[in-house]
Amino acid sequence: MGESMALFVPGEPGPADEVRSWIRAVGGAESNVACHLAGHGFRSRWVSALGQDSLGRAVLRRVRGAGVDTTDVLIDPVRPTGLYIKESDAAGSAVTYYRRGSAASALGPELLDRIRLDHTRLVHVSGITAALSPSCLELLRAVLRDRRGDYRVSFDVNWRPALWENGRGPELLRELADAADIVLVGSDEAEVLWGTDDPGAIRLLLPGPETLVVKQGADGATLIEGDRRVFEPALAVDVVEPVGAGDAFAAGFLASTLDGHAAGRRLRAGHLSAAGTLLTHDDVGDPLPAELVSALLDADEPAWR
Ligand code: KDG
Repeated sequence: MGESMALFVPGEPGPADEVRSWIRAVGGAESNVACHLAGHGFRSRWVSALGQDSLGRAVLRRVRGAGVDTTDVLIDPVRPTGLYIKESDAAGSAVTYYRRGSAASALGPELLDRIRLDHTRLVHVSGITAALSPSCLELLRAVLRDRRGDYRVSFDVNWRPALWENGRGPELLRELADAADIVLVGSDEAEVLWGTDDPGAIRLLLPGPETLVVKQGADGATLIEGDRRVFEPALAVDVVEPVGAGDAFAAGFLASTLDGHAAGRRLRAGHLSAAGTLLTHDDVGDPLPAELVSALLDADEPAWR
């Protein structure tokens, strides 16, 4: 559940104010996760709102084309679909958002009266939604607190500083994360938000969730669940472009969690899913070949790296 936008990337080398051709793609953290989960063979539904415009139709077609159920996506006749621009160079990627007043920013808790959640095993949300509008923040609070079924809620902190103008990000994201069942957070995000990148210290700040996953970039990821703490190194990957890799990680981890696998394997499934996205410019990317994934899931530590 969350906003997706049309994504524009320059279609030729050069700065955004000079290029004359653009490639239009689709981006949105939660729909990225939904697309990956559909690719993992799960029945996956994306809930959001789009404008009644060509960009909205493009987003809908892309997400639906990935095998995701989009029947709960509202089409707003007045507000537009959001968009963003992504520029990448050797130093990294920079995004510029055009999403204030978008269709999705008008979503609120009343959305939960419209959608079916009774046969849902997992609802995935992210901290991005909290920054979009006061009504979106209330929607997130309702998803986390006002459960309408026997589902778990996973929460990816997804710190996007460009969206937080009110300085309340650290406090609100901690409140929301602590109310979730599964939390995914980057150690770099936690450092900026809460002043620590140490998984044990983050756990002390977030005692609520059953499962905490701290993503430690190219080093790996740590899972803390009850008394158990498991670290799994990341795969060594020649990164092409990192945007969307966190969503791919989330989907791989969540798919393996829903399948009931052990901690180390769940983290490996996350790393393998992220690797497919790290190797492309696309925010979703293609999965690695299935034989490679199954061989690496069972590989010894040296072969894994
Ligand atoms: O995680 C990738 C997303 O950040 C990207 O696809 C766009 O949802 C997006 C956002 O709000 O930044």
